[in-house]
Amino acid sequence: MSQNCILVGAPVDSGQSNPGCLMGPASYRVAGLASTLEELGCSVSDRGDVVPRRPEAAISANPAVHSLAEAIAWTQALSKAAQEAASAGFPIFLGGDHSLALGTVAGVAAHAKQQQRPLFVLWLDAHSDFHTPMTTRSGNLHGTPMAYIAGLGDFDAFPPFPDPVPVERICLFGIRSVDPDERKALHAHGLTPVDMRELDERGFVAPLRGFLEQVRAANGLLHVSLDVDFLDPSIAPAVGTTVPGGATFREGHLVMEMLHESGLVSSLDLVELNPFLDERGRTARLMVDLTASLMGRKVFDRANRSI
Ligand code: Z70
Ligand code: MN
Ligand code: MN
Ligand code: MN
Repeated sequence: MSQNCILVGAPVDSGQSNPGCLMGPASYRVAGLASTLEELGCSVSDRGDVVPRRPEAAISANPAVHSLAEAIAWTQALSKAAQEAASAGFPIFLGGDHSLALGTVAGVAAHAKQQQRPLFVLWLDAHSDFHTPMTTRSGNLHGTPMAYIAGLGDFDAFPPFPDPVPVERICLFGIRSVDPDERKALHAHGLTPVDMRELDERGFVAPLRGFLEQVRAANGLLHVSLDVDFLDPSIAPAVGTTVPGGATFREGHLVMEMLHESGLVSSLDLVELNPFLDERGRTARLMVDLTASLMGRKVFDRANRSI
């Protein structure tokens, strides 16, 4: 794993209706993300916050959709910033709501295409985020990035996704809230999430290891998109949509430690943190600690872990 971390602030708040995610990047900085990574031996450069151009008017054919023009402007700006950052090191995108992944993953996909490496995506989330702008009922575009990444239609007003990621290279992990239209689309495209039911039965290790083995066999790049609501709201309350039954503290760190040991991760989104809803910074601190586990913090070095 590259140790040259590039922090890219993405104060996106337009993809949902609960203001506060725009304070996410500032909250991660206050929680000491950069110094934490430096203590692990990473070099860190903070590129500050991306500023999108002024949105041009854009109206969706689905009247429920709001902030379409803002989402398109963010997608263009973040795609460019992400492609540049990915070619310079290990980008960590500080969100911002999950609609930022419309741009960050587009940029990372363009980078992977240029490198002629297949891109894999690990989506750590309570939600499948598999709506299109035509199927969303809430109109919140943070529910759509996974469908954009997979190359589904109905994203007409957005820039075409550079190199759609086939469903075989996507792992939706920790899922426990899927809308009826998303379920239909997931079925139609043959994408089966690793939902909480499966994780209850099989544990976190086997399904994650299976996916990582596919990434390794294909010499792929791996983008990880970590939504705060992947975690149980009892440990991560600073999120607009709380869904009970998420990953515990131990499970969250285990996933991050396995990702580190794989050496396969090439970029990371930290999304949906709403500092306005946090309790004395605990969710921001937890997200920083999980990032530290992903970048190599461990209790004890031992060569032959059974996993
Ligand atoms: C629902 C919708 C969502 C994140 C909530 C929820 C989507 N499927 N995504 N929080 N990250 O409104 O479309
Ligand atoms: Mn999400
Ligand atoms: Mn979510
Ligand atoms: Mn929503």
